Order: sequence, then C-alpha cells, then structure tokens
Amino acid sequence: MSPETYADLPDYREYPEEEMQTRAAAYYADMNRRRTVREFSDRPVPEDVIENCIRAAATAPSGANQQPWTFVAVSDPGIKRQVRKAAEKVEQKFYAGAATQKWVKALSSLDTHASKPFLETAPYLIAIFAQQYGLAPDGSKIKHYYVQESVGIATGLLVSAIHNAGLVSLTYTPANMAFLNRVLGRPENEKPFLILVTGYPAPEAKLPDIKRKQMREVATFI
Ligand code: IYR
Repeated sequence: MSPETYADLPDYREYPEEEMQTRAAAYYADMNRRRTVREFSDRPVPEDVIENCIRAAATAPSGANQQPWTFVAVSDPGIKRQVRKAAEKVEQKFYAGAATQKWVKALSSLDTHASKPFLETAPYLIAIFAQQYGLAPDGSKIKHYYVQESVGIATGLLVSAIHNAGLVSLTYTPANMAFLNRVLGRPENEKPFLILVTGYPAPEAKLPDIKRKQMREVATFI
C-alpha cells in the first residue's frame, strides 16, 4: 500500500490507566478459566457462532498480510465419521510404536489413546489449513511468508474466541494429517495445521490434573 492511501487508526481505543489495568486483569482471569477438553457433548452449536469465531481468528496479523489460512468447519456427520476413521488409523500406528518412548512419556498425564470418539460427538471440527503458497489467477505460485507463525496466531485467536463464546475446544493433531486434504477436498498448496474440536463439554468430562507455569517461569522483565 502506498503512503498516500495509508489510513489513520479510526477504531483504536486508548483506556485510562486504571481501566487498562482492570481490563488486562479481567482478560487474564477469563482466559485462565479455559481448559482443553477431550470429552464433548453432542449438543448442537449455532453455526453463526462458529462463523463469528472464525471471523475473529481471521483478524490475525500475518506475514505480508497474506492471510495464509483456510478454515473448514465440519458439522456433517458423514464427513466427521470419515475424519475419525482416518485419524484413528494414524493414531493406532502412533500408539502401536510409531511414537518414541519419550513422546509417550510426555503424554502420560493426559491419558490419551488411539480411540477418538470426540471426532464424531463434537458438533464442529474446525480443520485449519496453512496455505504454503498462494495461487495467482493464471495458476502461478505466489510465495507466502511466515506461514506457520501467521496460522499459529490465527489459531490462538480462534481458541480464545471459542472460549469467549462459552464453548470448549481441543487442539487436535494426529501425527500425520495428510488425509484431511483428501477427506475435505482441499488443494495441495494447503497443508493441514490442526483440527480444533469444538462444542460443549460432555457433562461427565474429566480434566487431567495439570497446572500452568508460574509467571516467573514463563516471563522475565529486564
Ligand atoms: N495425536 C495423539 C498424541 C498426542 C500428542 C500430543 I503433542 C498431545 O498433546 C496429545 C496427544 C493423540 O491425540 O492421542
């Protein structure tokens, strides 16, 4: 964009310091209630809520503003079944020996296994794809910059938006996600990044006893 067309900040808001402090503390407190859930209710979720969460995710900053993400919101039971079948095949290999001992040990507190019923139970599977390159109308490739970073940030915003809507999610990544292109009909420039399983928690959902790191372990002010 040339400097002449550069806009000012019509929507920026500065808050008085005290309000800034209250808002920052309130946002942290709310985000700190978020837990990743592995057991979902089959209660339906309004599609427009998912749509707005995706809109929020797509406000993420991205390398050269290329917005290199595609979100596929799956609620169709037949497609969810296909995703589950393909994912469980990958997981069976993973748990039967493809995973290193070290990796299995790192997962021990999560009590995960090859069976993934949530892929059918949850009302929405949001598959996120990273566009490794873009395609010009003439079919030539357009280089994309900082794709992983950009799609990672967008995914973080999506996790936050879903939590804000009063739903829960699971960041799910089978060891090999190539099947998602076939099952969801996505082109080869789009690499599966993550499946965000989304819905209400099952009433009987249990959480692992895990803790967040302390502030001093994650940040330093110098
Ligand atoms: N994809 C497997 C294994 C797994 C890997 C990580 I890293 C986790 O944080 C949790 C699970 C599974 O979902 O079972």
